[in-house]
Amino acid sequence: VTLLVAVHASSENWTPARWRTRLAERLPGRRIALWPDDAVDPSSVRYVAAWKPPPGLLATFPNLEVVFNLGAGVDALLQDPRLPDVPIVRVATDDLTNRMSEYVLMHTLMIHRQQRYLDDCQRRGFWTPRDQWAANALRVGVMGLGVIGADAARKLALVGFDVAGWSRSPKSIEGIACFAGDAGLAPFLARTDVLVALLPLTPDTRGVLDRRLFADLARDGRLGGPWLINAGRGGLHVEEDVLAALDDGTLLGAVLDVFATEPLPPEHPFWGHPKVTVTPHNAADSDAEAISAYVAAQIVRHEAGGALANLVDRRHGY
Ligand code: NDP
Ligand code: OXD
Repeated sequence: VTLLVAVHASSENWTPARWRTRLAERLPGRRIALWPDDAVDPSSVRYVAAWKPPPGLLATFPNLEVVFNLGAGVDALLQDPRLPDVPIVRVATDDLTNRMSEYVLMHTLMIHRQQRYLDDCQRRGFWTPRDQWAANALRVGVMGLGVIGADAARKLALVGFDVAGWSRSPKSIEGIACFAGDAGLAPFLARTDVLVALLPLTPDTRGVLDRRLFADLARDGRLGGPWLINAGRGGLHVEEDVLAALDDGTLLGAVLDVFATEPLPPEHPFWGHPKVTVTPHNAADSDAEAISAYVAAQIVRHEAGGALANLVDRRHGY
């Protein structure tokens, strides 16, 4: 076996058998096995392509060379206490990035153009337009200026929004006001009307979206208060703090794609909350075709002596 695929079917497109077919087409002549269905000699496994494999599984392959995490976020994978010390490649494809930016653009525009108010007016039969400002009057702050955050920030700026971004290390992106590290957080928040979280979940970022942070967001903007969009990971926001901030007006609204527990439990207050938009972790539906091509290309390059791309830095947890 060269490549072992360890995924569970979350849709027809993500069935293990479909993954095998797609990867086999792109890696002719190699054996591709499915975990747990196929009988496999553990010492024959050189690569594993996995999404949320059971803890301990990867440690059972003594000749493992590379793990391909079939998503951008590696928080689930890094929780494996027996994760072998081999390179981990995560997904960073234009396909995934473009889809994420679509989500950010759509929800920022919905907020900016007061679409929820207009929908409500339609339901009531009211022809009552409100004052509408131009995009450059809205300050959007993107937390995380990585592959996805930088793309979203650029596209938001292209629409005309006044965009800033915040990252761990300093960045310079044309047209974006860049802030970094602890010292950069307060000035970044103070000029943010719509906060877009596109951070990875790490020990440093867990719970970063809390009551204190919400209180530091701008309150002098056109919306009359700040909004939160979280498409990073659920563990970034403290649920009780989001609810309390919505209830006392510290936040005007929240758009949440990711949650501490997924699927979001049926009794969760976010579901019916009038100021919350819930989406089912589908900001970017990962395209299995694009990811297969990406994994196959990396294997071919690696075997030709080339460098693996988009490696995870375990010290930083992303
Ligand atoms: P990257 O690793 O490319 O970027 C991460 C960014 O976050 C970097 O700019 C990094 O800073 C910054 N960052 C990390 N830790 C900190 C910190 N402690 N303080 C400040 N900034 C920090 O990741 P991607 O852009 O590819 O993806 C981001 C996340 O989006 C994923 O980890 C995943 O959780 C989520 N995601 C969600 C999806 C969905 O459907 N909802 C789909 C795909 C991804 P620096 O640049 O200095 O390293
Ligand atoms: C990812 C995701 O990390 O889909 O790719 O959340």
